[in-house]
Amino acid sequence: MHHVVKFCAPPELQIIYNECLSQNPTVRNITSITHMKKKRLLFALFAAFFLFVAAGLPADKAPRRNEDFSLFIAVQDYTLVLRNATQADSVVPKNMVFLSGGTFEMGDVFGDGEEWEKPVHTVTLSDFYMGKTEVTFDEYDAFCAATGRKKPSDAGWGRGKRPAINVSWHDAVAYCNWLSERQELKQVYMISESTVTADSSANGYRLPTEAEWEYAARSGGKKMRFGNGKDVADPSGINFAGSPAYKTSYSRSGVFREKTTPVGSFQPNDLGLRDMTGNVWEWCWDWLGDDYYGKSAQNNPSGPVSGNRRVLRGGSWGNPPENVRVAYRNGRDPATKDYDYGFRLVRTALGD
Ligand SMILES: [Ca+2]
Repeated sequence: MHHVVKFCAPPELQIIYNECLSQNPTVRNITSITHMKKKRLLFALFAAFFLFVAAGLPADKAPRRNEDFSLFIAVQDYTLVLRNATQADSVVPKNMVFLSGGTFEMGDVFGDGEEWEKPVHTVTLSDFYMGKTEVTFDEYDAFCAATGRKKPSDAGWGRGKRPAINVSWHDAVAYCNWLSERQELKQVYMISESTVTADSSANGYRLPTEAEWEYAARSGGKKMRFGNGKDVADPSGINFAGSPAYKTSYSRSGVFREKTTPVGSFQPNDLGLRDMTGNVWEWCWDWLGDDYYGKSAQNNPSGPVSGNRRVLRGGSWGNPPENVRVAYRNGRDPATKDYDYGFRLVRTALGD
């Protein structure tokens, strides 16, 4: 199986990739190219060199099918992740970015949030992939066409690259399973009428946990108020209720579009993720627990075991600055559909 590789990274990285490929043809998939902190570069280059030597193993010592094998190479401020080509999920999922897991302080780190954003607590996450954009109508309509579902209303704003709206949490998990099956991945969700359980060992598509969502929105858990990397919301960079009537101390006033914008209309955050703040609310896996932060597990928390509202994050085109902060938490009955509810995909990066 051959995969066409398009580089947006520096040419030095392509040279290293080609050298690696010549040493070990089984290593030929780029699973992600992500920005990297420069202060970590020296260590990463050292580690990459060591792994690069390891990649030159003779064929009979090469990693076996489905065995984990990863190679990380860093050049300038990019990280290249190569994995064994025979591994089922070794290709970077289309339109996704790789998020290296880590530990961060989750919640109201600015001290200007709501009670249910407190207490700030330490969370540690494993690696995962996340969609660069909200799921679009183009993508969601293909699911509807293939499964005979009725296409959701676009509120008269158009479809195409606009985010899918009027999708319930149940619609979102059904879409995840459908896409997993179509790509021959293991489905994450077991769906029995309104009861949904998740298989954490599956490599298929799923919704982010609330913690994963916030970690991603904050460009890997950094202290920032908005999902585009800024602490001040500006309508030129975020689709939210930006008219003067809603101005706060941490926003600028400008256009209030009063509808969705095509995904990719604004600059991404440091990880390449767009519209983590605004455009549409994004369904997350977790049940919303107003007091959950006080008792959350540290490692890969996935919310209360039961509840009556599923988490929505990020705010929408229709929300004022307070509600589009990345720490802000919202939730609705999972059957709810609205013209500012959408979702974004995640996949667990198994074996990284
Ligand atoms: Ca959003």
